[in-house]
Amino acid sequence: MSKIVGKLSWQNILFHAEPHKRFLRIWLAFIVALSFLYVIIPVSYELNWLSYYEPVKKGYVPFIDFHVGYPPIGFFIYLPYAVLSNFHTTVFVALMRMTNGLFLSMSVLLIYLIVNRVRGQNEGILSALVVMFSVSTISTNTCSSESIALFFALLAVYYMLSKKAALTGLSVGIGAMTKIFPVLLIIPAAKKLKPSRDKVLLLGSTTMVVLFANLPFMIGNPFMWIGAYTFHGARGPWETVWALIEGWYGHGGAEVLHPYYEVFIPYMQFRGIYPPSPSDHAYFLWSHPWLPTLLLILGLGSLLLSYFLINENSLLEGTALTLFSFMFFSKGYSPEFTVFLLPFVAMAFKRVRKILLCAAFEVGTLVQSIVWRPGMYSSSLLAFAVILRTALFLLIISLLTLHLIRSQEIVRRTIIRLPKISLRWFMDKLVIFFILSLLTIGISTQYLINTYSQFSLAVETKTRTNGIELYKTSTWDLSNFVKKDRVLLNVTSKSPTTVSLVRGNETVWTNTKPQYHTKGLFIIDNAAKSYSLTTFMAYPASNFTITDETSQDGFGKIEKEASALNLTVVDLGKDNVNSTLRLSWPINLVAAADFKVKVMYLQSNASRIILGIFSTTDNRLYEYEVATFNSSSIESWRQFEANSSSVTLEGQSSFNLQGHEIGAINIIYMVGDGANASFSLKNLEVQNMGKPKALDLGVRDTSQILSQIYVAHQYSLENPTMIYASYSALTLSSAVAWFSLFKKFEKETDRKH
Ligand SMILES: [Ca+2]
Repeated sequence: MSKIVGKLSWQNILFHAEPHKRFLRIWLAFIVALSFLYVIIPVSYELNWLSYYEPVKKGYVPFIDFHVGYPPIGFFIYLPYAVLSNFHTTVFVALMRMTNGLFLSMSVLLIYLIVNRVRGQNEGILSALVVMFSVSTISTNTCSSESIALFFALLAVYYMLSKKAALTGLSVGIGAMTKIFPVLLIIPAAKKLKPSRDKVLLLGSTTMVVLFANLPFMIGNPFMWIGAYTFHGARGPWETVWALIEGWYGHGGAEVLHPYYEVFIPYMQFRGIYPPSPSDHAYFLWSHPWLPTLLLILGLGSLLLSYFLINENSLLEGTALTLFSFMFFSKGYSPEFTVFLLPFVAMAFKRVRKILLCAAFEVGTLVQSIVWRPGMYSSSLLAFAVILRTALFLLIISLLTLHLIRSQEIVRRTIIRLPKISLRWFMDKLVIFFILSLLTIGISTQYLINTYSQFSLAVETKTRTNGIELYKTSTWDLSNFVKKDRVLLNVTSKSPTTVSLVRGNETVWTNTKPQYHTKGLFIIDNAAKSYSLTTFMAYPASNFTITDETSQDGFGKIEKEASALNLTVVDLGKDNVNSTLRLSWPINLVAAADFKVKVMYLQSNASRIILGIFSTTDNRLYEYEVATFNSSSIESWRQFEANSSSVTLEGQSSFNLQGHEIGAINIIYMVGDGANASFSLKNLEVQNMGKPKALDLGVRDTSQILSQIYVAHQYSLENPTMIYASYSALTLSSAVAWFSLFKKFEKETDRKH
């Protein structure tokens, strides 16, 4: 038996399957079940990936024109699927699931191979089974790239066991460029691979993979490329005890919380125009500013501790300790991280402990994911899930540390032997090569840093304040743009305004509806043309807010005539959707028993009028129908009253409102698709505790507008020859440095034997 285990290899699995028959049967059943599940599980966050690739569709190059929070391999892995399927959802999802399913199955095989080798077949099968039965792994693996990072991390462990330094280094490098975490495996690998030449080979192959994966983007746009990494530094904490300390009870999906356009502006420039805030997770303002630094120091300290604790006979325990103690101090934890971490628990522990710890980890992860299911969110449930998982991490770390301290006594300590450094050692041509290549690395790095620091990352700011008139357009000529300039617009007005960026006579960017506050990004693609910013005052300024919901299929008009406020909506009838105008008066009172709202109105043509009372107590809008689509023109003033005996559109009694804090009174005016109707409003009045209060119907036909424009110039190669030469020198000398160091150590090892 031991002979078979000893000879275990890929060839053995494929051609001499006999001893592994038991596992192979289970594994094939798993693949069949997984394929079936991946056909029936509904599509969810896979579509996030399609949105990451959206800029590529418009011709923008990843890491050069925009950045995302994944390292190059991790980002590019599904990109061919998006392009080949022409962004077709079903085809893309099918291809993505096939890939993730394949990597998960291969990971399960590797788990078996690794544990089988260290602890025998029964443990191997049990570890693989634990992962195969992880519901959270199977479900989140449909839409996250975690299993690809896992596969390369496991491959690295597999090669560590065979003491194959270069292959371990390559696997760690590829894994790290998929999802960063696998880079942590350098710690157990450096301890496991004893000879100095193996350590050099390991570090050398990892760094060369990382360098080559990043090189094209570093050359193309170093400022944009680095954003893919520095962006994680700017993020807030999520779903960890550290997040609870910071008071953040949200998730870590920064991509849905932060302004989308920022991906087009290098982080260093964006920082200058977008201040961090406690409500923006992507640019988070910490209430304990020292916390992220402390966590980083503790995380790095834990790596050092793991390095000292790992020993020859406990690679699996040591690897798990490295990962879990570092993750314990991670500021964030998303449920999908379990796909990567659970297998390491399954491999590090034995028998019952393995099953119990994995089951607890699975339950913790499931509770944490349930929080984000529609309608399931509760901050106390989230805190419970986070504390449960943290306690489990502490238990895992303690058990592993205890085990490693105990086994330390049995295993002979390894003493790190430094080579005897003498003049003769230095006279070796390999050492000279090494020193020369270090010098070349230093010189070329210095040249690159000098060149980059000359590039101005300042963001030009242009500001204009001007008066505008109702239904008039105001134009601001902008000039001196350079190709690829990122132009960020920030327009604030006291009335809903249509904002457009015009190139020549062509509108190249516009807000989708008139707004009080418009933000947007435009990338200059033709610097030769003249650009201008136009603002059109679509509605008057007022003490109530106006929301236009004509969806670019029509327009509304609001005008004051004597004591009445006239609303007109013209729907062009192109989208089969009704048009709505919403008016909202902010108020602040607690509804008493006599609370009522009165409206006097006229109506021409069929349209629907709704009176809304917004309660801040339960965050609900209580709606009452004033006029229905069936009501024909009403030519004499009518009065509608919502009081405690009225019934809402949902059939609720207004009586329920008593004691509620009322935040706003709304009038919602709806016009059918293709219709043209108007409505007059007079004497909109709120009564509470015997006191009547008329709401302000006044409007002003002039307003002021504040336009801010930020121009972030982009990096472009001015002297490409020298840049290319520097990068070539840097890459080549890195390779030579690692190679000569390896050869030198190899020579010394040979001499010793
Ligand atoms: Ca319409």
